[in-house]
Amino acid sequence: MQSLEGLVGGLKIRNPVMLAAGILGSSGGSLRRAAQAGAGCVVTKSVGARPRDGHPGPTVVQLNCGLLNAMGLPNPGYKEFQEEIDIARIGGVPVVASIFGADKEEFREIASFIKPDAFELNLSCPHAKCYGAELGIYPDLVETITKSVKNEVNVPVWVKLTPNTSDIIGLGIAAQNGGADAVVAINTLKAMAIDIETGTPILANTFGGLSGPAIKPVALKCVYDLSLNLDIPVIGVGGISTWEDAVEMIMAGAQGVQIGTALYKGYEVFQDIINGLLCYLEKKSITLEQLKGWAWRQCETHSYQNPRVTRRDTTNKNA
Ligand code: RRO
Repeated sequence: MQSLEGLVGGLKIRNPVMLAAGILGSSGGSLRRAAQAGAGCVVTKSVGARPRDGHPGPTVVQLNCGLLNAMGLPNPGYKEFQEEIDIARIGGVPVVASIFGADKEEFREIASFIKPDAFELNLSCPHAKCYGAELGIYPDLVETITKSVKNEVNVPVWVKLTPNTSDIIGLGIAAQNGGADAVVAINTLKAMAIDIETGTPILANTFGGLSGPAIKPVALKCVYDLSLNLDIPVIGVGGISTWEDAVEMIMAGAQGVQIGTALYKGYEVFQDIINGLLCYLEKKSITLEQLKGWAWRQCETHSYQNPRVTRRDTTNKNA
């Protein structure tokens, strides 16, 4: 059987199936368990400059089509977090620190203090005032913040993008121009649920971010567009819960996939996806490399409605 080992976004990983930010990433112990369950690398819960309690409850609602959350970036602050990263490292795979800040100085402050194997910049949380997508919908801020972290660290920097925009390609290009080693697509989609007995929004924050199976087709389209338009790797995340979902995401151009909401079924999901992916490659007699971007190569070959294979000009106008 072939090896799934490879370089993704500047990190050498044993397989491209990763733990996504936010799920099980608050403690070193649960990050280590994800690594021991087979994940190729693990991404922490987003950590900021100062401790935050997050939004009041209810913060999570289970829906038929997925999960709605408005956790509100609860975290202990970066000064308390290195310990968790060190515990996570016992799992033997790279540990990626997801970080958030209100501006480039805050991002830089955090990035200069903690020592993970890579950073993932959260420019995409859909429901936190002054953070996440409130910055990440502006290409100039995405580029400036990415650049400031890149100048501060000597490990890979990934940028997690929001789908709550009319132009995710523009955001991807901004991250690339800022020097990002990869983009991660997508964070959750803005959504809400209402209690029909009382008419009250169920989340205390009124709205939150939708994850799980409902968002997989959205994530797929974002990954497809980004991988076609960028020169840096795209890591796919959003609703992946089976090996078939992972194959589809890699066909759309993803170099790696992250698993989040599906972990509510248990840590076994990593090994199930890895085994399924390996069997699929063997059955098709192809390599992981050949699987990557298969869908857009198909479109090119058959040249169906051709905007799908037209790359945007990615020249950095600010350079
Ligand atoms: O903590 C959260 O509420 C949260 C974050 Br940081 C994020 O990036 N995406 C999300 O759906 N929730």
